[in-house]
Amino acid sequence: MATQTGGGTNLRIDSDRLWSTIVETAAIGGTPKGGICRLALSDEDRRVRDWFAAAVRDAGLELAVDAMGSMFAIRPGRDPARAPIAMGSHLDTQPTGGKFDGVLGVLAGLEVMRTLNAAGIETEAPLMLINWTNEEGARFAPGMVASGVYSGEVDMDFAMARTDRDGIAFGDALDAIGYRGSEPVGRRRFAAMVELHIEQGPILEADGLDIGIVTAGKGSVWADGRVTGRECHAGSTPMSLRHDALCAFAAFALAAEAVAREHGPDGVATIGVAEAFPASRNTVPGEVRFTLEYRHPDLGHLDAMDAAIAAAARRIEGERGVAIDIEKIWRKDPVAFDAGVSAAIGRAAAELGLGSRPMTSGAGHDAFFAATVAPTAMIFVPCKDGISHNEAESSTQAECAAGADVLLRTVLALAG
Ligand code: HGY
Ligand code: MN
Ligand code: MN
Repeated sequence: MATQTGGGTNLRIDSDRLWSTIVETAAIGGTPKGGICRLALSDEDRRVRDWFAAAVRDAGLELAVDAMGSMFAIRPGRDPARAPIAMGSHLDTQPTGGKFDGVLGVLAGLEVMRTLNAAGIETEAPLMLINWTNEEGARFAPGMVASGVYSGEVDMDFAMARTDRDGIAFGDALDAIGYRGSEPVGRRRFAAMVELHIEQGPILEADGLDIGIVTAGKGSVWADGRVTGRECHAGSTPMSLRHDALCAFAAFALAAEAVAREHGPDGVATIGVAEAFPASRNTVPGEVRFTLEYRHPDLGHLDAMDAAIAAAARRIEGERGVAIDIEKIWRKDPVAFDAGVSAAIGRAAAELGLGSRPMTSGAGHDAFFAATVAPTAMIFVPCKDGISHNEAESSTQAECAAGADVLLRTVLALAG
């Protein structure tokens, strides 16, 4: 998408006002260690959605909610025939999440709207700010599910039927918080999308840079796994006769880790949840259920990791006389973001005198799916020690403000 820059405007977002929204919303689901636990479709999610809806309405924006619960705030432009320029991210968090993952992109978008209102600026194209439902996938897997349904890459019935650890279905949880909107998913189209997010990695901090121009994103596979062995007596069963599901799982976990290392440094594999059954200390586990996800920025490597992990499962099945079933629930191929939008981000950073570099996102984002339907790119700002998905996640007010100023200027350039 060819664009010219936002030009010489000296307009800046209000850093204190942005920071106050970050602090204020962090109290919704805030944890004693200073993080946030605001799982998708929980009561905390409802409360932050209500906060967001009120703030959007106070800013004079139109609010629409789609059937997956994603929230779209629209600011009219001079030319209503033009498709909006979109910003946005997510307000749901990991169970031990931080104050910035997702939140910064939504609140910076709100700050952009507020800044334009205060300056009396009307853009040519309308602007849109999106709060995507369930980006994290911590409670209901997979993640990025609402933007995935929006882009047509994830089936809505599949999404609605996903259950959490207590067996509650996504659709029922959505109804329970009152956010199953009337809008068909995918109706709200946009001409381009820019997502601001913390890097969740160490590169910008290590390079002493303010802004990451995200040009690509790792592809990822999410799966649910089950190892089936045989329960038996912990005392009377000789080791040679066992089909110990937990030991077989342990061998598989280390094999998956080895595959990621073989495809390093960009290959990663993670088992975040593992449960042994029947969970009795004197019964050899007969079953282990686990989650598995693996990622790589290169499609060929991702497919090779896929094959190597499957081969490791087959090998261990033979060695240990167990069954290892891996059900893939979600796959997103590596993403290439739009060169025109990335260039507009780079120009905005340069105009603001901010140091920037192109980079690939290891973390998944809703922008990955937005990129399927419209020119999209992302802005990263540093976070301390690259720590994220951790209550210690932190970025400074200046870093957040710099990202929001780049977002403002990029959106002005795209919206005319
Ligand atoms: O998993 C991810 O990459 C995202 O942070 N939910
Ligand atoms: Mn995020
Ligand atoms: Mn996250």
